[in-house]
Amino acid sequence: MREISNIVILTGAGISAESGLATFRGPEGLWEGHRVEDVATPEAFARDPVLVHRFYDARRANLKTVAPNAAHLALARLDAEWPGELLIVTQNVDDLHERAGAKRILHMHGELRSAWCLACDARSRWEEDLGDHPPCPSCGAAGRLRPDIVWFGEMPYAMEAIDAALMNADLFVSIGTSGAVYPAAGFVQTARYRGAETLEMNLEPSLGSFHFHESRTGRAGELVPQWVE
Ligand code: BV8
Repeated sequence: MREISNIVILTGAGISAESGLATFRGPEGLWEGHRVEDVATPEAFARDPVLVHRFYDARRANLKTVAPNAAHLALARLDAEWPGELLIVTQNVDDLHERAGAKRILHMHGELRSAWCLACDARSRWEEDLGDHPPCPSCGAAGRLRPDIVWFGEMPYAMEAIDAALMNADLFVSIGTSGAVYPAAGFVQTARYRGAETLEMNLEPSLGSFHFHESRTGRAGELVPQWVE
């Protein structure tokens, strides 16, 4: 067994499910309410920015009603205490890892609480609804803000940093993700190819579970604290 020093943890919507945030592909999943094409693509935003803003405003408002769960808190504890390298790569756009106290986080698909100005390219923190045509806090241009979210067909954030961490990982842990979307779904293969141990924690094995040396099925709120202990 390789000495574990550097850990990469990939989280998906399943880690926030027990906090009350809908997953994408569950029975009442997010995509159920809206067709993906309608809200999570640049074309959708160009076609109907008000609909897309309303979709993200609703999810941002919902953030105020939820709290980190035992899985987020356990990862934050691990982050604080782990002496080696540790990186939480989250596909989630919620802020529950931060609110649990984790520090070493990368939001590869952006964040609900960030907006991106298409006039001046600045990113800014947004707590309240973006509304239909909000002005940019940096340049003042009205109606030029978009959610700072990585949509389908857009390049995820921090891919170089993520690849570097995967190349250096001794352990890759995937928590609460279906493995349906790339490039995130390919991280386990990269880690395994580099000789890392790979562990999955999910309600049921993901699409790529054959790449994991170990799969633990159950709720993240139970499995993650047990694993961290
Ligand atoms: C890109 C933000 C190229 C939006 C999201 C091959 C290689 C590269 C790309 C592609 C490829 N093939 C196809 C593509 C294109 C596409 C893609 O992968 N399509 C899929 C549908 C096939 N990928 C992209 O477009 C990506 N970009 O490739 O760019 C490029 C290159 C150069 C230059 C320019 C461009 C970008 C994709 C990002 C899209 N944005 N999110 C938003 O949040 O509104 S995706 C979204 O779905 C999530 O972020 C996440 O990534 C993804 C999957 O969601 P999950 O988190 O896994 O959630 P899901 O509901 O699916 O599953 C929940 C899981 O939790 C389940 O397994 C369940 O069992 C488990 N669970 C539930 N409850 C619990 C639990 N587990 C434990 N405990 C519980 N209590």
